[in-house]
Amino acid sequence: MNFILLIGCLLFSSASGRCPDGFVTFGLSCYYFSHDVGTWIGSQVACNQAFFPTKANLVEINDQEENHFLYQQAKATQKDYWVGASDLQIAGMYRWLSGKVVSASSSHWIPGQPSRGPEHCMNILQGVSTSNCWNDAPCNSLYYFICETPAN
Ligand SMILES: [Ca+2]
Repeated sequence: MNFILLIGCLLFSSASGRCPDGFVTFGLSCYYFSHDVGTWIGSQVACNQAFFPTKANLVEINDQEENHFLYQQAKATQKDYWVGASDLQIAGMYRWLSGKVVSASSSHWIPGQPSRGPEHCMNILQGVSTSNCWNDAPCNSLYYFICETPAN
């Protein structure tokens, strides 16, 4: 009897869950908001490995709605998070991990950011008043991080 209940639960959870445990659904993606901090590279490694066999990456922000969702989550958790863009390849040219260039027209930098210098990795800061929340920070700084993987 318990076995049958267990099977039923497994079937139900796999049929109803579009995102892995611990991930939040928004649009066509699943997001994981970390409870630990890491460097920018360490965070990407964690996104790749932590949820095996679910492979995720640091989040790529593709539109205003997605950015607003992430900003609201950061506000709610009162944490600053790494996201998946850097200018480590070419200083001054921010790219997402997919290689897509962060276009000036669809960016959400905090006024005055990116401040550059030794800062080459992008994070979102929750302590700002609008969803223009992007900042550049030293890649070895420790922040929480957001992983993204496609929803099933
Ligand atoms: Ca900065």
